[in-house]
Amino acid sequence: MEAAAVPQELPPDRGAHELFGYVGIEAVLEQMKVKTMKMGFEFNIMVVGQSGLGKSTMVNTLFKSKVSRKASQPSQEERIPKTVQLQSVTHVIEEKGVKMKLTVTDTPGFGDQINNENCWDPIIKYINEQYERYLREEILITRKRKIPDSRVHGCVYFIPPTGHWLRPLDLEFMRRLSKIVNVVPVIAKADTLTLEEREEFKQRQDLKAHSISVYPQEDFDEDPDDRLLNDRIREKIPFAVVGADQEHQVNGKRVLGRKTKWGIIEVENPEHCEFPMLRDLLIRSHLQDLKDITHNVHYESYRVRRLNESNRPAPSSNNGLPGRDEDGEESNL
Ligand SMILES: Nc1nc2c(ncn2[C@@H]2O[C@H](COP(=O)(O)OP(=O)(O)OP(=O)(O)O)[C@@H](O)[C@H]2O)c(=O)[nH]1
Ligand SMILES: [Mg+2]
Repeated sequence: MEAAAVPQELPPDRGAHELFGYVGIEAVLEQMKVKTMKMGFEFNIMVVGQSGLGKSTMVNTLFKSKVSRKASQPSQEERIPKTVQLQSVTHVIEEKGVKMKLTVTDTPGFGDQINNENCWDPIIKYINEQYERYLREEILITRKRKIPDSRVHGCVYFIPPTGHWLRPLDLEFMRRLSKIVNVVPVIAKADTLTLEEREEFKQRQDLKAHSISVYPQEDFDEDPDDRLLNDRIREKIPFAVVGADQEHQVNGKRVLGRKTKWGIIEVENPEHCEFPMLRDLLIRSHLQDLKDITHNVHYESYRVRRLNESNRPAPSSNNGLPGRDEDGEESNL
């Protein structure tokens, strides 16, 4: 029997509906789920900021908190040394059959020098190197089925909890970073601020005034629902976070926190600080979006710049990679 053509006089969707009835295309969701579970996925975060703001502590907090309690070592009472070089920690986390390879890259703090000029260079160089690595795999004739992804999907920028304004150094650093990576600013050591000071910090419009577009960027909201959700997040940014890698006993439960004379500041308690919001944004609610924007926007613009320059030999010392200082501005920091 011949397949009936959709009658011309019916609106196309009604005609198709009558002809096929229920097709069940949502089965694709299950297929996608199974595929993701089998393949697993990679997610990479970086922490950046002035020296001593608690970046290394936050890396430990993240791994010792609910993200990967199992992966964490038993609490050690040793002090975290000053970070002197970029270093990455990776844990494979498995939940309900879904595997995530989470890598957090810790970076040395800056701001110790009298002259902080170009202190962003090693970090920007690292981010670009990961794009370059991906690009080199992607342009091969025989490509791997799954290209290893070490690109930085989210960069948590630590703002010092002092002063009434963001310092020019932080503004300049974030401005440069936000052009090549998703930047999530946080107020470091928020336990040192009063609640009013925290609020005041959030009311500042420094980032907007300096046209620094941090994550979630307004330009990339996909639809009104997205906008509504992201507007609520934007109101809360920068998150006021507290980091700790020691566990304490509170009401019979072990909690991660900072013990002070006045009590324990629990880092996973939303009443105490906004670390849970940061973790939820990165690991739960916006993980796929961070990956998508990295791939479709940041990596894409790197790729276009790089391939446009392909007549020139690939730079060997990566400081010359595209993306660095692309506007060629001099800084007077
Ligand atoms: N009050 C307070 N202290 C913190 C917090 N997070 C970390 N610290 C303390 O700050 C000090 C420096 O912490 P680190 O995690 O080493 O700081 P860092 O940013 O990695 O420092 P560099 O590696 O030098 O860049 C340590 O004594 C931490 O215990 C916080 O949220 N609140
Ligand atoms: Mg450190």
